[in-house]
Amino acid sequence: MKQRFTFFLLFAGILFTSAQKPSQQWLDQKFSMFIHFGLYSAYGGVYDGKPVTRGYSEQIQSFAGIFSDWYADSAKNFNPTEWNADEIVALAKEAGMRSIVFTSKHHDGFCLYHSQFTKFNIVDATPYKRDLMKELAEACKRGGIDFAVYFSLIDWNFPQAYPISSHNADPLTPEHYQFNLKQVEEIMTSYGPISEIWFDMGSLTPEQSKGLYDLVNRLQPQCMISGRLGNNYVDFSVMADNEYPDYKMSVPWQTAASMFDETWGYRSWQKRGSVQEKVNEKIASLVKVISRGGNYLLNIGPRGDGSVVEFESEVLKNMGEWIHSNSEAIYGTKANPFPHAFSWGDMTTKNNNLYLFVKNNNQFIDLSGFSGNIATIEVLSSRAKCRFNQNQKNNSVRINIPDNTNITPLTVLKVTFKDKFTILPSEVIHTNHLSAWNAVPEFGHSSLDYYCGYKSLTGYTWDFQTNKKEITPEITFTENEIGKEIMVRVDNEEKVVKLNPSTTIERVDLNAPFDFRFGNLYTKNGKGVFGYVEEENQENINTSNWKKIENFNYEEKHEMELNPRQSVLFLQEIESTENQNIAVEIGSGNGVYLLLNGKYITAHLLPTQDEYQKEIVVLPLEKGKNQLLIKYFNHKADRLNFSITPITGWIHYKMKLPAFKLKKSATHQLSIKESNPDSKVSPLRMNNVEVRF
Ligand code: H79
Repeated sequence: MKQRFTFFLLFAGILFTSAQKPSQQWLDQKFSMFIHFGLYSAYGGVYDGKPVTRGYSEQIQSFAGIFSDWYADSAKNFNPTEWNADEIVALAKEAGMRSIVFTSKHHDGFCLYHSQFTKFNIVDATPYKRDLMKELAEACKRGGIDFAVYFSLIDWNFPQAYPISSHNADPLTPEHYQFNLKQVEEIMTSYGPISEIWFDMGSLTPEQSKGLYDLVNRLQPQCMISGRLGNNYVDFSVMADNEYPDYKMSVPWQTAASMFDETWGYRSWQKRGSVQEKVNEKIASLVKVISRGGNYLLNIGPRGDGSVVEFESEVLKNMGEWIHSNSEAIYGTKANPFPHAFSWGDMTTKNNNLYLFVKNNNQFIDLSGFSGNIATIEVLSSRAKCRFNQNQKNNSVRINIPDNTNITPLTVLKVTFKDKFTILPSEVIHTNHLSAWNAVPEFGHSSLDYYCGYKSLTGYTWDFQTNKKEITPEITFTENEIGKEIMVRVDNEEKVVKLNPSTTIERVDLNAPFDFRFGNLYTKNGKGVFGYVEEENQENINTSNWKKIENFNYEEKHEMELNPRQSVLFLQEIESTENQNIAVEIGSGNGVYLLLNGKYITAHLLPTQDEYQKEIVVLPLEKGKNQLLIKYFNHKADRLNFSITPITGWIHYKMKLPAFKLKKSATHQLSIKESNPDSKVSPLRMNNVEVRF
């Protein structure tokens, strides 16, 4: 019944005051409208009378190879007279959306607002001559929803920008960067309060990301900044296009989705299919996102004349019907408070209630792992009561879903407790031995640029039981972690500790008690987005379409050609006669992502390119066959240096932590994270940590 997913409390301990980001209002948006509208909308995915099937339609200039002067000429005919800002705001509201993110400028460089810094804008270059973005900002204000902007960090029209490339992740020249600063400044000062700025693409230097981040913060301190600004400058993380994480995150985040994965801008020849099927798909996505604490940004791509495609408005209106009759389960809620997902559907919570979004093939569902007294359970939209049977001893309940209550696409049940309820930890540790493998990890989403986006592990938490009133834990680490400053929290007390090498040193030799053997080594090419590892959570990876490597030299550093934004995977089979820890030394270039038997060990991507580094990775092998998966990724380098070396021993550093008083309760909590990370999404990199008390 339970599908494991890992995580922990969202934004634990952060107080949201008005001066701080994210505002409660931003977190409560839940569902927002993305609009891709620009010169490309007038092409509608067609060039020279033929459909352009490669690439997204908003990038038709690039994918159809349209000369800059010809493309720019199309502005002379751009006249979106059917655009009606108030109607679009009304549509967004009818759909249940609480903000609109509008393309102020896409990669083509054409501005949908009156820019002073280029004539290539809707006022100066088109017969329309109106500041369409300003009208939309004002309509949002009138309609009482938030206004936000998308801003492309690349610009195919700016003379000192890089040429049009396939990947859209080129660096910014100093001139182009200055131009972006000026444009962002005018947007931030002339269009009223902007709820978020959705920077997209390019590959900036850390200084450039910081410059833009500081500028927005100075002009509009409330404005949330998308992680696609790069270099881990991030107020909210953005998944890759149309990507849905199956884990919860400890940072504000968003999934941006298009109606059809193939395009964001209008595509006249799109096969659209059934409205109801699309509604079902997008409601399922919305629920998946909000149950993991995120914001769902769903796109429309109006036609070049400004009219909204009927299919898209129908989908939104139909979604809105379901959303409005279940709004209590959506707005103002928090993520699923359980430490795992469920096979029957998803969940949110608010006050003394749980909201269950149940797929319609369930007659009853079982829920366990909580304590508290359930008062009522009802179908949210009809208030029809559900019969239920709570078993206090097992901390569980069986809920019967009344016949004929199927609501398309998901039935929402409201579980109301008499008073407070508690979610029990997924695993309470009864020994005094904590390690990365019995911890609940906390994740962020790191992004140096679009292709470097990945799930970064930022902290570990353990729930444990002990009769002690005070503990003085001892922490064990390897040389990788020396010098790190960590924040240790036990119950509610926090202390900063520097991991110090002049502590007890112990050599762990692997004249192993039990036999193990490195078996076959396989390889294949990986996906071009670093964080995209299809094999994650696959306990048994099928190696039939992998290439077997003969006579690999495990002692040596290897070098291979690997272009920027490319990756290569290795899969090492390891047989063990018993459950036991062994270690391997992994040498990597700038990005490495490691899984053992499908489970995440660590992932990190060095901001500096081309570096070779080695790290010790302790592997808790299971008896029998194990699979170590290694993904190497190049950010900007064009060669990869790597090594995979089993080691016979490693050094443990042991250090006493300060004493912590335990509060009076049956279970306790210990957590670690970096005390002063560069960014809230920077990886902790302490996968070998152990704590004993
Ligand atoms: O505005 C939308 C896209 O145009 C923009 N981001 C969203 C919100 C975006 N620009 N570049 N990218 C996203 C990443 C580019 C991915 C690509 Fe491909 C992979 C370009 C070529 C290969 C996907 C598949 C797009 C075209 C083919």
